Amino acid sequence: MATLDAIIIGAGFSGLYQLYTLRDQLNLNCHLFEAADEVGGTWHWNQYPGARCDTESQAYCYYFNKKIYNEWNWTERYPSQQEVKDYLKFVAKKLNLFRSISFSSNVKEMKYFDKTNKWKIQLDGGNTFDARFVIMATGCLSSENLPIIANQEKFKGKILHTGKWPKENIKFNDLDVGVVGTGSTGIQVIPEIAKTVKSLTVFQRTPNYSIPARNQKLNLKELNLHKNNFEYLKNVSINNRHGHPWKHSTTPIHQVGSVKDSMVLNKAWEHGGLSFRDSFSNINYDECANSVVSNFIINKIQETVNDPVTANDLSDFDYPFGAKRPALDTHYFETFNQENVKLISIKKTPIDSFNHNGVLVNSIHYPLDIVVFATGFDAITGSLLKINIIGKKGKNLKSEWKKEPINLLGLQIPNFPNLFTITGPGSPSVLTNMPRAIEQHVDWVTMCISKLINMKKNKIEASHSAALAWLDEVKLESERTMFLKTSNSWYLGTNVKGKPKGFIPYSGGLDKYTNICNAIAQNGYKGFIIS
Ligand code: N01
Repeated sequence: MATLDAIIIGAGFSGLYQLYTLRDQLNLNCHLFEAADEVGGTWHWNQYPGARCDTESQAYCYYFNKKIYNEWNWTERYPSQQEVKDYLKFVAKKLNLFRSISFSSNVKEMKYFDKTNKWKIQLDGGNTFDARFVIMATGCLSSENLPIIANQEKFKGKILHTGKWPKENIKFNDLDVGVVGTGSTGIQVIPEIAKTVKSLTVFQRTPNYSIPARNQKLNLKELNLHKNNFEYLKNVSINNRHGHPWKHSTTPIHQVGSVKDSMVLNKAWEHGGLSFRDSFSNINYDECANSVVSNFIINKIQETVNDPVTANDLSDFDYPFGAKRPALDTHYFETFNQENVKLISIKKTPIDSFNHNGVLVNSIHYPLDIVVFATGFDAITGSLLKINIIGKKGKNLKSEWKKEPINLLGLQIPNFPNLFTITGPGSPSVLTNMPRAIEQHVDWVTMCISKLINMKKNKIEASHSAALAWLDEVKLESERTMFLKTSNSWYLGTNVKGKPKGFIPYSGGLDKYTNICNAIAQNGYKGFIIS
């Protein structure tokens, strides 16, 4: 391979679009390396039963190309994991991207050389490639978090993690299965597994608020409505906080009176989906308003679940709605009314250990054939830190980020010139509909590289002081929200042992963030050092 202008790492939504813009819009010599054997990113690895996106399909796709938008026909309100993967394959084929992608190519190490202003990328197996620019499109939720539990090696059954689900068809029929974890993933996988198992034991450390998804097949009329309203959907999505194609309410919860409050909430509940969070303007900012919504959901759980002890365990929240990422579900709470399903709260007594045929909790043995860990991810920073990244003067990213993930706008890291992170820490990323945040980042990076080339400059790098000031801004924004009203969430990094604690994404909204990024670019990339 000839010397490259740019290397892109990861073939999910970010990497594919970045490859297209750099290769076909800027005419750069680019190549993309992907660890998996297919496109898809997180949607490749998370192929567990029930995996489905909780953003609606008309918005969980690219908006940069209207023709592609019109050619693809989604079949359901929320796309299944397989359908998202098929969609990404379709886009990659349409844009003729496959010829610039190497699959089964895991990047192990990358090092910057000041003298040549080049990055050297090394793959597992030793092959190396040089490029001036590197774009990390490694995903926010791509590094699985597998707890270490004593005597795991003694277990004779199968241990699976939802985030690295095997390709083979796993049969649960007539088996005793345990699921650990009740976040968005657990809430999706539990009802699916419960359909065929002999018994399902759910080990819950923290209950999760969940809203009905109300998934359904899309008919031609609905599909056409989305296509005919493309410009409107796009406009609404990029000009709001969360990147979804609806406007959030501007009415605070107590302004309309409690009967009306509950009417509005009931209507949003019946409609289903994440727009429930936006049914009032102050749910994420005002504790009193939030408690109305939290109590509304608690009542729904208690009405749904027959056994009062299970209902209480499922709704025993020690944090407000939205402090942790709420889930969308299809009959999650109803699943606990099945005779073959039981909930074990491990809040006070964690799983003690494995033995050859199950796990022990509080000296009670639970016999199991399969244990499914739906225990989430080392989010946002995990997939970057899995690679040994060495910047200027031998600076290692792991050491640089030991205390906090210092970066500017989630786009660049001081001492790591010409390295860009798509939806990196300190950007809205996981707080938004991801494709909108991704397109905004990719467009910004593409414009930045184009300007550098036109200005005949060699490199761009975040300044240390600007990066620290941005981290202050990220903290300030988070203090205005409910996100800090829990001591434990993957947003805070507390789910991973040894990870620095602090709210990672930017919570000021995608609209505000986009304006900040654009202003910085128009202002000669203030805060960045160009040389
Ligand atoms: O992971 P999570 P996830 N012992 O970290 C528990 C996106 N997503 O994969 O809360 C026992 O949220 C942990 O307990 P606790 C979405 O953004 C999207 O479910 O730490 N339990 C928690 O219950 C989502 O938010 C979609 O006390 C342990 C669970 O495991 C994000 O991915 C679908 C444990 C982990 O929940 C992550 O969701 C799925 C231990 N040692 C995911 N360690 C869609 O678009 C962890 N837990 C639909």
